[in-house]
Amino acid sequence: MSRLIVVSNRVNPPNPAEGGEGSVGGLAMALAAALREYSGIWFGWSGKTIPEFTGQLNMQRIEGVTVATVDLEETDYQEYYNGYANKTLWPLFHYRVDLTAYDRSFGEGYDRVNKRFAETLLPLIEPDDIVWVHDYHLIPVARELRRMGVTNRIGFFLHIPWPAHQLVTTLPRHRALVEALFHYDLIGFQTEESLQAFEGYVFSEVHGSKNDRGELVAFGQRTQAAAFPIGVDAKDFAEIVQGETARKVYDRMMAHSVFRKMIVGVDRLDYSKGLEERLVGFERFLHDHPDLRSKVMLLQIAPLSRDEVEAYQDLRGRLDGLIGRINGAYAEMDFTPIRYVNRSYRRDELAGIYRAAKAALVTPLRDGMNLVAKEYVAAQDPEDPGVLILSRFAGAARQMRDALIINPNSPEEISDALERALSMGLKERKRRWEALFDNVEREDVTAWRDNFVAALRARPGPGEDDAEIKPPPVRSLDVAAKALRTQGPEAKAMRA
Ligand code: ADQ
Repeated sequence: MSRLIVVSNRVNPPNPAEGGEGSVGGLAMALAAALREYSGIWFGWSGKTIPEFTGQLNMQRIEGVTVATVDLEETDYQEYYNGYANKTLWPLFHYRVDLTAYDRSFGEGYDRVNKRFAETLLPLIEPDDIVWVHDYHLIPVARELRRMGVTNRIGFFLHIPWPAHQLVTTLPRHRALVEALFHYDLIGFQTEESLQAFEGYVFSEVHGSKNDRGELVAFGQRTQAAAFPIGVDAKDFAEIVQGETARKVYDRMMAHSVFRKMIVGVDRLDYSKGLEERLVGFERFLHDHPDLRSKVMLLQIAPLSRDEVEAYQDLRGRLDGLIGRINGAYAEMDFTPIRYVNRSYRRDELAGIYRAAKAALVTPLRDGMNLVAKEYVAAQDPEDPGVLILSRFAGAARQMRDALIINPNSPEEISDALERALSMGLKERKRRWEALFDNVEREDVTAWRDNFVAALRARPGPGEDDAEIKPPPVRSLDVAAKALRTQGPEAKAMRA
């Protein structure tokens, strides 16, 4: 059986001492859960910098997973990670052209580090392995591996949105970036919307086409692109919420919010998450509903993220000001409307917090998926569930139709949704939650992983006559699921 090699910028193996997880972030959470059942290799940057790049691999075996990491130079870190990844691609792909840096040295650093990743990874790859590369940091890895003669199946998954064609073309080297994607056998997006935006670019910008197998053809290459919405480990979450830590946290939260309904927000401190818009919406709610002021409180958990990047420091300053203003205007001597916390929590603690919250505010301005929305649903008490308020701009909104869907740019919509959530009867809350939980449980992280890997395995390998193989034209999760069923025994063996 071929092995799976996962490649991502950071490697965050599950750490039992931290409630079973590594550092905060959706990608880390998803991959930790996906690899839990695998005996594969997870390769990426160690998170450390050294004066000069050596390409020295550090191998460890953690929780059944072989973890291979490499250190980067300080210049690599500045140009590739803080630069092209976090100051160019992240803002642009989240529609923030105003925050996007178009600095040539960042692009050069990005290419250099991707080449270094590929060169370091090369000796680990055996002929039958399949390689799964993650996220916008590492788009050129397949191109570099192909240049070195690697013919294995290589897949790519983009965790963030693929933006509209007009935005992509603001990048000086947009063609090279898209061309690099065509070296993958399979490209996965979070939503059909991102898939369509990518196809739109391919058709109109580089005059690509789609062949009768549903493959995209451009740059003299062909690839398969499909949507694979990521999920959470719903069963695990529903279980840990019953554990001792989650219960203790739940009891503590309930005791502290006595006579008040708690609303929760949990996000990395990032401008894509709509934190300011959420707070302004909450302020509007307090203004419009004087009778409810004494009955609610907002707990906003926002661990610091990418704090070396100016845009994140600015946001932090603005949030401090906004929260000070709202609390100053609406606090009583024995009550503060917004509790604001910049630290991270263990998974089991988060589960207890989610369960104690009568509503969750998930209001990103753009988000590939948003796992917090799914975790909140997974942690609810089926007999007395809370209400999810979800931005239409989160990828998750495509699947989670029974949430209260809002436009985060409208404080009125946020305020109205809060009022509706807090007054919603048990029957409606249960009906909505059951539909949401059904989706979160069915399209969980295991389904995501298995669907992607099955679709990647179904791609023609080197030297195979693909005219005879006829891979399924994967277009959506349902079709990918069908592909998985046809791969039944293999998919089961993969989990073993
Ligand atoms: P993120 O932008 O990091 O992920 P999200 O999907 O919400 O966003 O995941 C955040 C994760 O971090 C969640 O699992 C959450 O529990 C955890 N987290 C947040 N705050 C925490 C805290 N204070 N303590 C502990 N854990 C905390 C990126 C994309 C998303 C996409 C994911 C997965 O931006 O759109 O959903 O990858 O593909």
